[in-house]
Amino acid sequence: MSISLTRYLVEQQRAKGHIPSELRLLLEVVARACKSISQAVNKGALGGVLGSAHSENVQGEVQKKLDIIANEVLIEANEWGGHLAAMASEEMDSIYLVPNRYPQGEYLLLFDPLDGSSNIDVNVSIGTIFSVLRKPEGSLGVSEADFLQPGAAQVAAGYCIYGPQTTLVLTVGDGVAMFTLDREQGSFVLTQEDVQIPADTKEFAINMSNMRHWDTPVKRYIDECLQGKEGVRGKDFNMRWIASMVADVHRILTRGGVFMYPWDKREPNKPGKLRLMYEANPMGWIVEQAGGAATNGHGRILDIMPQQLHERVSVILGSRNEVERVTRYHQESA
Ligand code: P6P
Repeated sequence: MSISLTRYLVEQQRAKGHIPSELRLLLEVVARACKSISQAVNKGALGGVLGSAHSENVQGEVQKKLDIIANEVLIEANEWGGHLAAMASEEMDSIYLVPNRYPQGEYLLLFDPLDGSSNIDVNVSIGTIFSVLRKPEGSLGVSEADFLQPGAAQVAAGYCIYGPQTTLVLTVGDGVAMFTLDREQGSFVLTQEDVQIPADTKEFAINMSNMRHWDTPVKRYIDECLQGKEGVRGKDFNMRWIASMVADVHRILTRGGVFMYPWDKREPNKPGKLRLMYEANPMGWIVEQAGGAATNGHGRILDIMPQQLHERVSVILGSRNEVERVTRYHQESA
C-alpha cells in the first residue's frame, strides 16, 4: 500500500513532531510546484520552452526559458500560503517579499529553480533544489540579512530531480526520504526512507577539464584515484560527471561516491563555482542526513557563516571516508 507525501508528513509529525502544519503546507506546495516544473521540462521542444531567454541572472549566466518558468512557478505556488515571509532564488538579484495582500509566515524559502540548466537543451537530468530557514525572531520586516544563516540552521531541505523518474528527495533533520512521482495519480509516493550513503566508494565526480587549475590537495587526491590498484589506494576508481549537481548528488545518495567542485586558479577570488545558500547548504544537509559528509576542503559547509546571499563555495561531498580524506589533504597542504 503506497504512502503519499502528505501521509508521510502527517505521520512524521505525529511520531516525531518536527513538521508543524505551516512547514507541511510549505513542503506540499513546493512538491506541487515541482510537479508543474516536471510537466514543463518533460514537454521540451513541444512546449516551446527550450533555448535561451536572452537575459542574464545575478551570476551573469544566460538564463534559459525554463529557468525563468521554474522560478515563476515556485514564486506563484508559495506566495499566497501564509507560511512564508520571503523567498530567495538563484534567478533573482534580491529577495522576494511576500506581497502585502497575503499573510506573512515564519519561514524563508531559498531555491535554485532549475539547476543544471545547461543540460536542458540536451535532454539530460536537471532539478530543483530548495532550502527552508526560519525567519529570525523579533525582526519586524524581512531583509536579506535574515537569510544569512548557516546551513546548520535549516529546518528542511530537498531537491526534485527531473530524470527518467521525477523524484523528490527530502530531509527535515530526521534522515532522508525519497518520493517518486506517480503520474497517473499525480502524487509523490514514498519509495525510499532512511537513505544511507556507503562510507567508502570507488567513484568520483569532478570536471577533469579543470585539472591544470586545481590546488595541490585536489590534484593529489585525483592522481591517487587514477593510479588505481597499483597506487596507494590499492583499488581502481570510476569517474562520473553529469554537470548537473542534482543528478550527481542523486547518484551518490543511491550508490555512494564523492562529488567535488573545488576552488581553482581560473578565478582565484571566487571560493568555488557552486552557491552556498541554495545549492551547497541544502545538498550538504541532505548528504549528512544520509550518513555522508560535506566540506569546503577546510571545514563543514553547514558551519559556514554566509556574508552574501549569492556567495559561492568550494564543495566536496558524499561518502564520508572519501570526503574526510580530501579534507585531510587540504589541511596537510595548508
Ligand atoms: P561545469 C550547473 O550549471 C552547475 O551549477 C551544477 O549543477 C554542476 O555541478 C556544475 O554547475 C557544472 O559545472 O563547470 O562542469 O559545467
